Amino acid sequence: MTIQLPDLPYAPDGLAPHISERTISFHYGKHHASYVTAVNNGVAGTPDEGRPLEDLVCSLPAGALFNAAAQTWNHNFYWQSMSPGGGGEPDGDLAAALSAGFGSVDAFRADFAAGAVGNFASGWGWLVFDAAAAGADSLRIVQTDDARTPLTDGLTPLLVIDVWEHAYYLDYQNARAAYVDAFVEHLINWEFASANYSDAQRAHA
Ligand code: MN3
Repeated sequence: MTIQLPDLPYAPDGLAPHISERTISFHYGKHHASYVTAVNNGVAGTPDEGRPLEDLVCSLPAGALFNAAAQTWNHNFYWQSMSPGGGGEPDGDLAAALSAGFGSVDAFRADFAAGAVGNFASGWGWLVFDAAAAGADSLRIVQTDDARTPLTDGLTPLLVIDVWEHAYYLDYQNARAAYVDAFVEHLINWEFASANYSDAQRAHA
């Protein structure tokens, strides 16, 4: 069983005008696809062949194969973190938890955006659930660089934004803040984040 490149959850132009079909064609069709190829080539003929992607990410040592596996997982999660007609307001338990953790949903948005804009690396900006923390502290904003992912720290990702330049340069050039703002205002898939939050709570109840 090889690691597959998942289908995009929307049409290649589904996130336009905020993320263009041209960006998707390179980011999904070239960058993401090449990570999938690299991880499959790297595990072929080794004891790691056939292992689930998440197991690989959480067990491989730092290096090229970890980078390919983690970038595959991170991009799988990134495409799901956005939806056509996304943005707007979360509801239900997640909305309440964001207000408890950050003061308000608006304050969360501002903190999430500031973190993603301020990450000096080619990296990722995450909302995670920390099962080891109590109550209002269980939701956290985390930055990772390169291929790194909160999965390896025992944290449960709820939402991610890719802040590698390849995610936004064709559409926004160097204006990372404009891309981050579009993500927060127009693209966040709150249903996905809420489902992840519900699953995480159930898993750690
Ligand atoms: Mn990327």
